[in-house]
Amino acid sequence: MKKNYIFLLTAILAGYWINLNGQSTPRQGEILITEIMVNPEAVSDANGEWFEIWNSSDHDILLNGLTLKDAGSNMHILNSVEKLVIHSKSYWVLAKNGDALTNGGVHVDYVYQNFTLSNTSDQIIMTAADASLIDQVSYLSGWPIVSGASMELHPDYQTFSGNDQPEHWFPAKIVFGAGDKGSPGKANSISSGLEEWGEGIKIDVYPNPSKERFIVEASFPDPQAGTIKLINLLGQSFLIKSFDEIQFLKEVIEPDFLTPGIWFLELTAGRKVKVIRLIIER
Ligand SMILES: [Ca+2]
Ligand SMILES: [Ca+2]
Ligand SMILES: [Ca+2]
Repeated sequence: MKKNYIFLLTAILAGYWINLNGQSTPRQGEILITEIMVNPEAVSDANGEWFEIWNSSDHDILLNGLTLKDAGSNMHILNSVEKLVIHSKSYWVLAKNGDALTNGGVHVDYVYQNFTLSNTSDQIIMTAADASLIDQVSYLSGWPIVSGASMELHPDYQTFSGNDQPEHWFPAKIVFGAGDKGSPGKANSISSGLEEWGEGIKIDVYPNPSKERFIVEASFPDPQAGTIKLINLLGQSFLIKSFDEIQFLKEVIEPDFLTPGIWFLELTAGRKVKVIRLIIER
């Protein structure tokens, strides 16, 4: 009997500890797979595969001990001397390679080993330390697998079973990092409602590469409000200009405050976006 009390007391104290720290281990559906880059193009697969998870719960979750595996022999257990805490309603990116300079420009929260993503069919299965299933996605032909673009889950289907259906996934539309499309660590581009400008917009950026200044000229089929941002390979963005209901745009950008190298100019107008690669020289 005494043993039982001690066990009960320990369990209660453990519960308090978890509550006091505001973190607990995941339960099914609390951590969801929301984006998968199976086939990068800007860098090799060995350097550029990653996937994104989202904490759907209203509390912080400890990921130490979470197992990643597929239906074959791939397996990795998340381990660290630090607490691996994913905050409520936050994204994490797990990748093969944590170096943003060589992985295609992805900010990575956790680097795994012995886990690869086939370009045709594969599984991401996440289980807790007690072997209970947290979430899984199993993709195969019929899924939107595109070279150089991640698969993004539509936000209406961010649930344990919602991400099991291929029709709930879409190829990413917005460029990040070194030129591939995706939204690692951010809300999926499908959810922002943004679409890439196709017909209708005329945009010119010159000279490119440039040492001193870029001139951006754009015209839209009808007046638009929007922004011009410069984004580096680490995903850091600098707002250059906001504009209101204009049909023609001419902007001189003097990027002397920016480090030389590869940058992206992101022109958002209305609900559409265009990304152009820039090279800043010195
Ligand atoms: Ca791959
Ligand atoms: Ca699932
Ligand atoms: Ca995303």
